[in-house]
Amino acid sequence: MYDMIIKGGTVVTAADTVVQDIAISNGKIVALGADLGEATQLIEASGKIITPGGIDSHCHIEQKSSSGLMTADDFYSASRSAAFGGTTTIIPFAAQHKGQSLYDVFDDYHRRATEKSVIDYAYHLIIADPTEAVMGEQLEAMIERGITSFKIYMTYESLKLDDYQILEVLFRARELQSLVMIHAENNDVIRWLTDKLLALGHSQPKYHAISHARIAESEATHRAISLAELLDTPLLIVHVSSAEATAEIRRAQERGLKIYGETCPQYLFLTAEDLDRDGMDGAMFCCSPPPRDQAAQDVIWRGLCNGTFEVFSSDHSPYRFDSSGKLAAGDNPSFDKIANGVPGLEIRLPMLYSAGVGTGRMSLNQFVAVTATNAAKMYGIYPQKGTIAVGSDADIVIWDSQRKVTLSTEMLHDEAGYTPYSGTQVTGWPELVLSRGRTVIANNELQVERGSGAYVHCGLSAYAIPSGKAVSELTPASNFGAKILGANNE
Ligand code: DUC
Ligand code: ZN
Ligand code: ZN
Repeated sequence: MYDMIIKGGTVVTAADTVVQDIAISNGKIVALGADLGEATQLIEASGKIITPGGIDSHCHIEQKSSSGLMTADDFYSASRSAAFGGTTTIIPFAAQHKGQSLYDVFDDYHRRATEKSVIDYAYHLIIADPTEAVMGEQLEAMIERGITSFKIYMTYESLKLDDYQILEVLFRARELQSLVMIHAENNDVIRWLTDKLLALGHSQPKYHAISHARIAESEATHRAISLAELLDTPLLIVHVSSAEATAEIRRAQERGLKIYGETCPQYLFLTAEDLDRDGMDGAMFCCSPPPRDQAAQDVIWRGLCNGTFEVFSSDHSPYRFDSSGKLAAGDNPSFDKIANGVPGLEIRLPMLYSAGVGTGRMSLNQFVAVTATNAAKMYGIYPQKGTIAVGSDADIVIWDSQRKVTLSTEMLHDEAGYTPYSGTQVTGWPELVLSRGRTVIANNELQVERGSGAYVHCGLSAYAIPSGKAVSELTPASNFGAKILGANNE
């Protein structure tokens, strides 16, 4: 006798679309097929689409920014919101601030998540202070604790690393077979443009997009790719917004480099014009990199459908539109003083389902790949997560493909207090959400307790394997890098 059988649904994975039953016991998928037998609970799903629960592998939760601002969501509200939108695993950041040991960073975030998350969670590490101690034994200790991916920044004064430090992180990640994620924007370009714009009296939110010029993103993307090539190290460029940065990534991939891309809803559904709303309203759309224009949206869509982008994440970074968040620097702050980020955990899957699958732009299998499976492989949690297979966790979404929803702040479950997508109509919404076989969302209500999510220990990334080429096969640039790595490649 199984715990649950889901009967007759169309089960979609990144590879297949099959009408079959799913049997679940002890939180795992234990059988797939027809006539599986008896179960304590039977769910009739004939005619319904069933996908793996989403994995949101880029979100900022209960994270203090370098200027001391706390995100509006804690692990309870963020995980609840994620679950309502069909996401069953979150991989937010455990963020190091300068001077902090990684042990303290891990303990802080682990305490917050363990007490509150209603769905499963893992972490990436943000490395802001790559001291010898951090890069040595502390980083190895984090891998033992299950953090195998590190985000680094090329901008933000208190987070940015210089090229030398980036090389150090890439070099170490290569040794540890961990995946480096990089925020690629040229800090000095942004700083220079900001100073000039402010000197001319241009302080409104719309100038945020102008100061974070496309060329700041594409130059940094090109430079980051070059540094990764030098050391023959895989690299993920996160939250890509522009056609130019997309082209850099595509070109690197065509040259055989292990360069990966990630994009987010704001680059498919928003433009820089959204930052030019009345008064300070544009502040709600300030994120970095900023949304661009319709032409860029088209390129980002194409990149998502043709594999340039491996993962589609929210970059959920919720700040309320008040003095606790976006307006912390006053009622009328200049654009450079507005907290960066938009909420998006809950709308990520439904918006892509509607505008991607619903319009025929992408197949259901592609949808599953970019919202769940690829992230699971990328961050070392596959096949426990990210697919519907015997032995995998029963993280499952049954969709109501016909449901029409008009997005509004009131119907969402995060604490940002606004949605950038207010008024957008989507077709299709998760109807039943299971996490390890537990019914998390049913009848449009949360069914589980805070703290009932579980920590997921990430293994090594399937994407973080260096080429393994012999030195003689490498390009002159990476030949030099590979040589100093020593015996590995000799
Ligand atoms: N940009 C980031 O780099 N992080 C959080 C939010 C944002 O807009
Ligand atoms: Zn970033
Ligand atoms: Zn981010």
